[in-house]
Amino acid sequence: MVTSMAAKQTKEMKIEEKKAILPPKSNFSEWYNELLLAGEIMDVRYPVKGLYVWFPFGFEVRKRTYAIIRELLDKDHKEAMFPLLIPETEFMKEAEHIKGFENEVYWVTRGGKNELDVKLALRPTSETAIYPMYKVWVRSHADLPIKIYQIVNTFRYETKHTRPLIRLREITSFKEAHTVHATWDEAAKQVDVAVQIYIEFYKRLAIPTIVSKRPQWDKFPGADYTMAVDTLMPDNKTLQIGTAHHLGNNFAKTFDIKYEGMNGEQEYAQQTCYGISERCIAALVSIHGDDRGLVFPPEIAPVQVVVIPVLFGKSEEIIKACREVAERLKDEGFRVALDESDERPGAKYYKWEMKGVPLRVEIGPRDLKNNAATVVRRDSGSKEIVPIDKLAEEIKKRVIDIHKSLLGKARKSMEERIFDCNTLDEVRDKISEGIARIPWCGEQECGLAMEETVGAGILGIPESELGRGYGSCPICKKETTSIAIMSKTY
Ligand code: P5A
Ligand code: ZN
Repeated sequence: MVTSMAAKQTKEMKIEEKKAILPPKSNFSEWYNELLLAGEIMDVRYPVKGLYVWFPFGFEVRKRTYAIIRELLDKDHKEAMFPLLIPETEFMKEAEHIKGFENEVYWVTRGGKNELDVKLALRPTSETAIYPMYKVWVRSHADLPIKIYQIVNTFRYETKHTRPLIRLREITSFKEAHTVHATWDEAAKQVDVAVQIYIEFYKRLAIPTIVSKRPQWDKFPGADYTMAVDTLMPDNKTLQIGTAHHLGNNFAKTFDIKYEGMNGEQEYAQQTCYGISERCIAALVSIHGDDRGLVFPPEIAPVQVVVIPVLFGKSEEIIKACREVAERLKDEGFRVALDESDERPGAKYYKWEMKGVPLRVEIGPRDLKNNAATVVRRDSGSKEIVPIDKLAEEIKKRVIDIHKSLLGKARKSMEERIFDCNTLDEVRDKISEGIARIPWCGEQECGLAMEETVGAGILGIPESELGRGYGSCPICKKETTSIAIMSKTY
């Protein structure tokens, strides 16, 4: 009896241990999956492929992340909400759009026992749900511009390998904006604004980005052109973490969105749309996390500071000091946890490190004697002794510094993995280590041949100096000043 209980306890301990220990981050795919579970971000055990469950902790991370995008958009967008179901008759209006999405659409064909007269699509994206309403809402140039966004779930029957937060069949956190303008140029400006908003958003998450114009064969179905925001993941593949599309008047024509211009003529409107999904959180946890677990920028972290009494025997004094410190920090506006549980300090460190808490404040007997606390940073592991009366002030400084160093480190890591190449052989050599830059004349035929030869995609010609250079196109040998970036992609 006693033996079996002991055995049971050992077994339970093993499970506990197993749950706590992550594979090394160098083993990215396994590390990622374990991290989502151990860090309580997503539960992947839901019994439908491509659908996952947000743990409450993960949902809090989501809430704080989406608060930032809301804050940025709310300056000159309005939030609204459109239906999930789209009648087939609307969905089938824009030819390119249908071609792009028909293999990914889930259809609702029955209501109870009745076959529906008109099938209903679960939105894979909401152009065809929103634009019939824009037709009604847009009357004159005075109604323009319209800038609306919604944060909703969308459904895509993805056939590529599904992965939590990265490739979902139910995208739970699709932020899509849809704008309407009088002129093509104005819409083009809005695409630039959208890209700037995303760059700013990702800076707040300490995630470096590369913006490029997608090649024509890779643009959004129904768009004039597509701008994309990518980041480089730890396994050297790029992840598309946002896109902004100039829709021209393609949808306006099919949905009959017209306004009366100054001169009384009816004109088709010009439109844009741009979106991000919970891929932003995939990038967040992947780029900053380490072998010990999650690492969050302080703005996102559900708990920003954990206070841990370091006790040898019982010490009412230390507990009291910790409570006071926790209260003080709360009053200063930090999100604080005080861990008074009976676990050993080491076990507590471990637990809060896994959760990505940016700062740990330890108070032990020696700290107490010196009226000080030990402050440990999650991102660097650095330990410093800080006088208790300076604690709030010092933590404020570190909160700013942690964000800066996370962004700096992530930028450096991405920059170190961008390689200048002159030949496709070089690209093939380097592509498993990151992003390759290579001259490209811009012709579709050459681009497709390059992709075929290397076995990796052209992301596009980047906006920045990354897209400028000099050399000859590896296929047609024409001299060119434009540089394409290529990578393995998710
Ligand atoms: C823009 C918003 C659109 O759907 N319509 C409204 C436009 N663009 S998009 O590129 O197809 O999608 C926008 C972003 O959503 C992410 N994404 C996904 N995330 C998780 N799982 C998926 N299956 C998935 N599909 C797209 C990408 O970041 C994409 O850029
Ligand atoms: Zn060429």
